[in-house]
Parts: sequence; C-alpha cells; structure tokens
Amino acid sequence: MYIVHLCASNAGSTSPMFQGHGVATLMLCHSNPPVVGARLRDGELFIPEVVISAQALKTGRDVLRPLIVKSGIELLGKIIIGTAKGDIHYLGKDLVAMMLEGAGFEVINLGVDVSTEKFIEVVKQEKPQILGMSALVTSTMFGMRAVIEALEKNGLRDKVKTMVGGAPVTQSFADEIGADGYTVDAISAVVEAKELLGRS
Ligand code: B12
Repeated sequence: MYIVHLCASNAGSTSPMFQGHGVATLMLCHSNPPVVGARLRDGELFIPEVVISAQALKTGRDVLRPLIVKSGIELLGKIIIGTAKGDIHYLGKDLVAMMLEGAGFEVINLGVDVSTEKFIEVVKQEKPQILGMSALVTSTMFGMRAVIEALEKNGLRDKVKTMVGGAPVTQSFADEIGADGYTVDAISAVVEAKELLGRS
C-alpha cells in the first residue's frame, strides 16, 4: 500500500527518498521540505506556516516509516540534532531536522536544552554519522565547544562529523571550536550534510 497525495502547489516534485522504490508520487502538499525552505527564504511563507507544514510532514512520515523500513530503502545517514544546553529555541533546529529528513537522512531530534552528557550518551548509543547542534543565544554557543571537546575526550571525535548553526553562529566560530560544518540556513544544511558524508 502506498500513499499518493496530489497537490497542485508541489506538482512535479517527488521526495528523492521514494524515487524508484514503488511510491510513484509522494506529495505532501506544502510539506515538501525543499519547496517550503525555498518559499520561506523568498518571503512567500512565514514561520507559523512552516511549523504547520513540518507537523504535516511528520504525521505523513510516521505513517510511511514502517513501509520505508520494510522496503529496505537505504537512508543517506543518521543525524542527531539538538539545541545547546541552556537554550530553548527550536524553530530553526526543527527546520533543519525537517529538511534533512526530507532529503533522506534518518534524524534523531533530541529537542532543546541538551546537555553535553546527553549528546555524548546518544552518540555512543546511536552511532550517528553527523551530530548537529543549534544555538540562538550567544552564551549557549559555548556549549557546542564543550560537546566537541567531550567527543574528543571520549574517543568519538573521528567517528562523527559535527555541524553547528543558529543565528549567532558564524563560520569563524565553527572553525574556532573545530566543528566540521556550519551553514547559515536549513537548505544549505542539507547540502553540507551530504558533502560531509561524500553523498553529494
Ligand atoms: C522566536 C524567538 C524566541 C521564542 C522561541 C520559540 C522557540 N521555542 O523556538 C521565545 C519567545 C520562547 C524566545 C525566548 C528567548 N529568547 Co528568543 N528569539 C526568538 C527570535 C525572535 C526568533 C528565533 C527563530 O526562531 N528564528 C527563526 C529560525 C527559522 O531561524 P534560526 O533559529 O536562526 O534558524 C536558522 C539558521 O540559524 C539555521 N540553523 C539553526 N540551527 C541550526 C543547526 C544546524 C546544525 C545548522 C547547520 C543550521 C542551523 O537554519 C535555520 C533555518 O534556516 C530571535 C530573534 C532572531 N531574529 O533570531 C530571538 C532571540 C534569539 N532570542 C533572544 C533571547 C535573549 C531570548 C531569551 C533569553 C529572552 C529572555 N530573556 O527570556 C529567551 C531564551 C531563553 C532560553 N534559555 O533559551 C535573543 C538572543 C540574543 C543573543 N544573541 O544572545 C534574540 C536574538 C532576540 C534579540 N535580538 O535579543 N525567543
């Protein structure tokens, strides 16, 4: 059984995850992440609409996930993402998570206010290829440095790529703390994640 939901606004777009795997057409209306991301960037959609579309996408994904697992489709990689300790902003992080999931990554979203210990524990358990961290408050950016240092201390640094982002984060800060990747928005986060894993 496959879900086919036609929607004029997304006509012609099919998630690459499903191409050639029997799901002829998957169009979750405005929930197609590349479409949503581009329309947000271009000022055609606003955050509340993006949040609604993310929820629709999640609901659709929950229905499809068992089918995907059963069909043996290869995902691009596993990504853990969370907002740094002390920081409760999640909109940007969830957008990034949504785009990555839409592009074919398995994403484990740890939510907000994630401690260094929690990041390390989940990296050990889940063995992701990428660890993504978000920070919106200047003071919480430094939590990301602590996580990268803890990865080193735990002998995990060469086992997982790190990506950082959030409004106050810059490429030079990412370089300073030794992160492998930084991007300014969710669309480029997908490109960067693929590049980090050599899947672009
Ligand atoms: C909405 C908002 C809130 C909401 C949060 C809702 C939520 N749960 O997420 C509420 C009202 C709760 C809130 C609370 C606070 N906020 Co606030 N908030 C904002 C606001 C207006 C928008 C943030 C947002 O959602 N942007 C939209 C998203 C889509 O953009 P984004 O987060 O930047 O994400 C994009 C990129 O950065 C990137 N990205 C993000 N994460 C990642 C991760 C990776 C791995 C990658 C690659 C990329 C990436 O991709 C995203 C999508 O394109 C900003 C102002 C601003 N213009 O940024 C202030 C702002 C971030 N808040 C601020 C502050 C100070 C606070 C409070 C401390 C206020 C207070 N005194 O209580 C508290 C935070 C408490 C805490 N402990 O965290 C300050 C931070 C100042 C600073 N530099 O330190 C800001 C900048 C406002 C300001 N000008 O003063 N806030």
